[in-house]
Amino acid sequence: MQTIQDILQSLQQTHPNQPQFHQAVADVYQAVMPFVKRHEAYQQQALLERLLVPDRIIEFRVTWQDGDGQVHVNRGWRVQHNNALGAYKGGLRFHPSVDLDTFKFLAFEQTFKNALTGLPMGGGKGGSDFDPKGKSAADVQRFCQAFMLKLSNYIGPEQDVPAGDIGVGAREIGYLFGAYKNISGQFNGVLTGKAPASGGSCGRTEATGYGTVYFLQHMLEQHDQSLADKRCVVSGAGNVAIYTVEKLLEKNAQVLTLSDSGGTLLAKSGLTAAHLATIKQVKEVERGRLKAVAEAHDDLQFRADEKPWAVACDVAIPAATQNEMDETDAQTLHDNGVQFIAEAANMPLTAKATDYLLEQGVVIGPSKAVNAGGVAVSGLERTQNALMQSWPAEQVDRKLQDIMAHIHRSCVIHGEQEDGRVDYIRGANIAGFVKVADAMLFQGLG
Ligand code: NDP
Ligand code: 2IT
Repeated sequence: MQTIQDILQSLQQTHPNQPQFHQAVADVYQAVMPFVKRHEAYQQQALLERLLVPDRIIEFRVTWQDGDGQVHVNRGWRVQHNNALGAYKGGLRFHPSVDLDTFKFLAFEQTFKNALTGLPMGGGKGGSDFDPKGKSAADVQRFCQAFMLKLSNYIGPEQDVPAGDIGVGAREIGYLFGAYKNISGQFNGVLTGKAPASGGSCGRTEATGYGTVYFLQHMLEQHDQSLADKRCVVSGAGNVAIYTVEKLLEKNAQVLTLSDSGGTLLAKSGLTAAHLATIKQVKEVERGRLKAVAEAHDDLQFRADEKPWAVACDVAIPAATQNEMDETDAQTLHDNGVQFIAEAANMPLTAKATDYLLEQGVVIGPSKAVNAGGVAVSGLERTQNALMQSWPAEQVDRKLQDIMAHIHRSCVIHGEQEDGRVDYIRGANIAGFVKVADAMLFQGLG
């Protein structure tokens, strides 16, 4: 059997410019390889080698014309990583920073995350270097139409089912769905995150944030603690951060921060429902900056260009983007007393930050478990589409709670240590791997 060093070295040679993909592979394989060593069945059929190579990568040019008649060229990708458990499933990200490395790491992670939900979904991810910031709704729509023209051949309800991610919310899913419908002449479940009036599921908008808090509650209970009055520091101010905060407030936790790429919003005595209403108005309706929220409330401060990690807390919830918490941030958080981290964003900690916090005994819930509520409700949306049904919000939320409890149990089964504490990173990686690997072994070399 190869060692992890062999695998990382060969990745370095074959794909030298993909550090985020390497980081995601190292995280999964460090957990999985000792397990595979003990279970010979998983040493068959080159499973570990096969999982390093996506099933298919689609890369394309998107040419679109803005409202002033100017022509723009963007790049688009869809990485279809693995469909052993079902059709490829995973979000689309529109952000100027993305490249193939971004989507390879995200698609790889998605395969194991989707496996953890217990729903029949493979893993994929895609998007574009298009920057929606500052663009008119009409220009965003024009871009979405041009993007879908290129992507539509490769997706379908039983082939690949995209959804939202950074820069792609309900508005963009609406434009993409409209474009797909025009191109294909079909109204079907090709995308999730649709508005309920267009075949979407109730509760999809809230699912990632709410699911994060449900998982965090289980983590705390497992370690004989509870969420009430815990000081929580949250980063990001997008879909995931906002609904994480909404649920934290409902559970009487104290939320001290949110952030966006302009800086950190600080609520010294904790955010209130009134603050959250302004945050939703500014971020969701006006598509403005967090700074404007601080200007609207005397008891809020804005710290320009600062991350939230210097604020003392019990629980930190990174909910913005990958590698947003480095080793220095981790040291500051630990010096200030952090005990739990719930990764709501995908891979928000650098490898060094993770290693440092684990050494200090901080409990880390990894993203593929913590934020799986979003794709889980996407899975429920697919079921509703296939059955031509629309379930009430309470029913969807009950199912989401059950799924998060199931994911937590799976992490405990594979991650519980002798002292009763849980290594959630090991637990989530092994539990996800076993599901995918069993399906791959069953299907042979297909
Ligand atoms: P949004 O686009 O709604 O919000 C992203 C937030 O993060 C914004 O506040 C944005 O600030 C900030 N941000 C993004 N990129 C950067 C960056 N490079 N540097 C600093 N700040 C940044 O995205 P989501 O809330 O949907 O996604 C957040 C995270 O959660 C991502 O990691 C995503 O992959 C993950 N996730 C999302 C799911 C979903 O259902 N949407 C499901 C599971 C995971 P600004 O507005 O200033 O750019
Ligand atoms: O990272 C993720 O899990 C998502 N962006 C959601 C994917 C989905 O298909 O709902």
